[in-house]
Amino acid sequence: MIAPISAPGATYEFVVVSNRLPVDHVIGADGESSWQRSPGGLVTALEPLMRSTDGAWVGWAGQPDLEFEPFESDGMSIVPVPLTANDIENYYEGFSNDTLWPLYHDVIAPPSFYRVWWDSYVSVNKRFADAAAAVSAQNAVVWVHDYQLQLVPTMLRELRPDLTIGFFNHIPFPPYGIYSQLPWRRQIIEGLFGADVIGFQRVQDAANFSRAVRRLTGMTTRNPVIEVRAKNQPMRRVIAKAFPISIDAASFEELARQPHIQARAREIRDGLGNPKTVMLGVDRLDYTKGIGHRLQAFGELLAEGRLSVEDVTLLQVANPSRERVKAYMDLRDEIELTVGRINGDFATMSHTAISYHHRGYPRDEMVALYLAADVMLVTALRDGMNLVAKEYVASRFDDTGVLILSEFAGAADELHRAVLVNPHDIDGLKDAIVRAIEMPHREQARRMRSLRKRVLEYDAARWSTTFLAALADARQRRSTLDSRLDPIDDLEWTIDRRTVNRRTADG
Ligand code: ADQ
Repeated sequence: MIAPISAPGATYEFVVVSNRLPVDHVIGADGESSWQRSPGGLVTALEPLMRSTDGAWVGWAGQPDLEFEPFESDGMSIVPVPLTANDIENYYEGFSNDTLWPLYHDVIAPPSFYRVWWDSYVSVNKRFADAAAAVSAQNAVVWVHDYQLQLVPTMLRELRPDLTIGFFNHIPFPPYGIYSQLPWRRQIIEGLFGADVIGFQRVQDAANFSRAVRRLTGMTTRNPVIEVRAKNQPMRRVIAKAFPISIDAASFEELARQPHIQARAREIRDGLGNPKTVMLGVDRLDYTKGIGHRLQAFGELLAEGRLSVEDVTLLQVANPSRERVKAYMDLRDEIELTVGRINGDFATMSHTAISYHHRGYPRDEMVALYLAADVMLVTALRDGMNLVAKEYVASRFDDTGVLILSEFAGAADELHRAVLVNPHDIDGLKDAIVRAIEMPHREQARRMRSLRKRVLEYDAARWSTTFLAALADARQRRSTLDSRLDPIDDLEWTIDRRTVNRRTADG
């Protein structure tokens, strides 16, 4: 499956840049190392394109202090970027996951601002930009992903003005009042300006970004166009717009229709003692997902006697995440304490209240879980999109089941026929749970049909082709301008390095 790339210095027409590669380097208990596919949504969305366009994927292999040569994996060229243990501590766990992540998710947890983390973020972003510049063919299209790499677009444009560059932010972009807390708020915006198209999950995210641009740079924005002007440079047009991400919906439905997966779903229900209603929560164990709010609502419903453990079981799957970051260790303790308390108070010898599982599952098992669940609970306090909501809908091919969905997940913009909730309103959430459990089959089917129509039509392939079409337009527009204005470089906006390196906060 894996072979070294034969031509050193090979260059590619289409390059994806993300923090993690679609394959992880793993070292087994026997000390043997191997590469394992990480079948995330992004890989599934981009795989066909990568194969057909001679694409390369630039990213980190998931292990510190190891360097690897580029190699081929399943028709994709993999270009590993090395990160040291120090980079992981400062750029990844620090600035990405303890500064940007909480800040971009409405400061649900307090963000930490340390200059040493920022310095590491700048230098690691430069390493990714250098790696992408080195493998991109003349006039290639480069698509950079997510909040860990927001300086890459401008760094890359400086190195390679010929490239067409896209950026997609998978998490929310916060309102200006929150964003403005970031000591490096201007540098991040300028780092993104190097892209021709900046994609967001929600219209609101793009609007928040445009507002931050106006407030911090004084540049003109005319939705979706930002007119980027730098000293002594002609104006550049950057598009900032919503491109809601999706899933490979057909593949979820296909799995759900398989008899062995349906049998597994029945087995899961049997294992829970065949309650009338199985409710399901599936999340990365993250404070943005509102797992605590969900548990509180369920616990109160049991305490008040509105629900009983004989009738309803909550199946909660929590995927381990960022286990070295303090806020995540605390969250795990808090969730597991609450689960223990609720079970201690309400479980009987024959029925548990909450069946809790702290682990990752293969795709087949995830689909069996979706099939086993009458009610799906997505109660995120803030979420870029939330693919779990879409996966549940895609798997319910017989139009049964109810999706309870937080208004604060990007998916709420598309999935109007879900039971929408404000997870901070515990009484409202409790009423929504009862309503979902009691919902007549005809209403379930009406709602689910509409949800499924949306998820099956706007799938991952449609998301990536729409984004790449916007990039192709940008390229077309640039080449039209280029033929009128010479030299090409005059059109380029370049970042002021002094601004990037300016330190404005104490750590
Ligand atoms: P995440 O925060 O990781 O993604 P989400 O969109 O829900 O959140 O995606 C989670 C993925 O992990 C889903 O595909 C789900 O099936 C899978 N998963 C969850 N629990 C699992 C388990 N126990 N075992 C195996 N797989 C599990 C970020 C943003 C989101 C945005 C996505 C995509 O935070 O808002 O939707 O990127 O852009």
